[in-house]
Amino acid sequence: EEFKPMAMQAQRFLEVRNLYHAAIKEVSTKLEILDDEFHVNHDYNPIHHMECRVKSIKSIFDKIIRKGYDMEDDAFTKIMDIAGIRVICKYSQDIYRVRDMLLKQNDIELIKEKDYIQNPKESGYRSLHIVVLVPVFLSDRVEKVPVEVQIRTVVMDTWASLEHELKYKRNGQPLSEDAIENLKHCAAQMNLIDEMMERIHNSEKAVDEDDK
Ligand code: 0O2
Repeated sequence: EEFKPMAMQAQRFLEVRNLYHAAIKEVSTKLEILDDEFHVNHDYNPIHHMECRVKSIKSIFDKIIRKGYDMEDDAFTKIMDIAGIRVICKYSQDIYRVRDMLLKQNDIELIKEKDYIQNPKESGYRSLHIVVLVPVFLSDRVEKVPVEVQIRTVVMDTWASLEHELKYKRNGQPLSEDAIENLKHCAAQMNLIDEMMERIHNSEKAVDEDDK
């Protein structure tokens, strides 16, 4: 008897986690379908690859504490990136292409957007973040679930993952002033490379087998 509330909580936890997994499946399938269609029509894949994750319980609690949300006050529902998809594109023009194609779908609702490409973060971080609501059809109801989609180029992703690893390894200690400055410098250089690679891509037309 005394375990009943705990068992119910565990069941509720599994149900909620299942919802986030389902939402990730739906949005990632939509993105794969769009990428495949783009390849059929233009012989080109805007998406390089994707990474999906459901935020761990520990990271969710860390974030609730960091943001100062009240636990009593359904803090979970304020965390918009429990379901997360990272879409890594080749060029920055692909980022906005993917964004527009996804948001055009009428079962997808945009609830938040942060363009850290037009307005990079102080750290030098660049990426486009959107949060969408997607309907998940269950046996007895439909739930609208938030999914955060981070869209960035391969170069932006390289910077973000290396910088994240450097910070993570410091066990909560901030990076040195020098490292912060150098990372900003790297981000600026990488942005120039991104722009140059995109210009090269746009100027060099693909050559068909028949045209050779
Ligand atoms: P993890 O481990 O990546 O999941 P908000 O909900 O918008 O009020 P939030 O979510 O803190 O507040 O806003 P933000 O900054 O728009 O998005 C946070 C996420 O963006 C981070 O997730 C990182 O994935 C990424 N990010 C933001 N800034 C940086 C940065 O300077 N460097 C790197 N490497 N990544 C960054 P989490 O939740 O921190 O963690």
